Amino acid sequence: MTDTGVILRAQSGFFWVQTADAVLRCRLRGRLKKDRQSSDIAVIGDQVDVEPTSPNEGAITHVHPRQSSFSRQQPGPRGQWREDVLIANLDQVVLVMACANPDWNARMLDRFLMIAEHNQIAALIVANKTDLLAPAQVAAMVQPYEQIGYPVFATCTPTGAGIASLREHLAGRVSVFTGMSGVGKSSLLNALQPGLQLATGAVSATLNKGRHTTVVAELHALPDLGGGYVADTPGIRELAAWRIPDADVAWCFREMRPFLGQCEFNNCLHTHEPNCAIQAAVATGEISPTRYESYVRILEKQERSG
Ligand SMILES: Nc1nc2c(ncn2[C@@H]2O[C@H](COP(=O)(O)OP(=O)(O)O)[C@@H](O)[C@H]2O)c(=O)[nH]1
Ligand SMILES: [Mg+2]
Ligand SMILES: [Zn+2]
Repeated sequence: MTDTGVILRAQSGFFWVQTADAVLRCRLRGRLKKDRQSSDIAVIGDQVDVEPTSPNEGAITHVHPRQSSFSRQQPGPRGQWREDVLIANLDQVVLVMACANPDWNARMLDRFLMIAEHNQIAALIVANKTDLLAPAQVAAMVQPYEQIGYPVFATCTPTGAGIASLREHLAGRVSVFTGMSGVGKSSLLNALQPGLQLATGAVSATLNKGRHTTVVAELHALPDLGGGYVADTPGIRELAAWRIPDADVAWCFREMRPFLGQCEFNNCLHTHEPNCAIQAAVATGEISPTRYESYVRILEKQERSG
């Protein structure tokens, strides 16, 4: 008898699969391992067929084709880029920033947005801890992002402000929450679905210390929302190491796309070259100067790290 389910967690060769009525701890059936590079055969978010082998265990016999995937790109040997699939069938990334404590970090937000765009995954922005800043200041911080079409949610977990509309955008979808430690990711998830009871604050910081976790830890089902899954991420160290080819970076700044191909040099990186359409758009204010600064910093940093 075969069942289908979703991989919620993967660790040390085991996969926890949510089927219609249970979570089974599974291993991959042997013949699956011959097909592909082992780390990519099955990842969290994958739809799989499982054969139960005992009341709590099973074997994964088939991995369904992926609708989408969220990957990390890293420079490999001989100038080739290596791709690590972190999560399959992801619908959106939720980038969480705090208005304060820790401070709003536009550089980091722009870097996360670049990664989402490179993966062609929709991105939502959450500005949490709105209680710590005047509303006009919050509005000024998020305005450049709303203007280029990103959905922005201003939230406050103690009062519940903004939670209902964020919930509507998570219902029935697979989302991953990411952002610096302390911005309130776990608190938000608990507010969205109180049954989750994720550890927050100092407790979660201790739990994460020294753990060899990947970017994505685990998917949580959202039955209170009528379906959907969400992954909390323990940290961002791996995201910081993320690299994409220099020539692809401008495309990942979505407001730059209309100007691409209009520069004098077709290999223009839009930093110092003459007759550059992007630099011209920054000068006229069509492209936000702070977003452009993030772009330049990303290229500089990639150059330094080789
Ligand atoms: N003032 C304020 N504090 C918050 C808010 N949301 C979360 N916090 C606090 O911020 C700290 C970090 O929250 P946590 O959810 O653990 O952040 P995570 O590391 O991103 O998962 C905790 O002490 C929370 O109580 C908020 O909207 N306003
Ligand atoms: Mg947390
Ligand atoms: Zn240019």
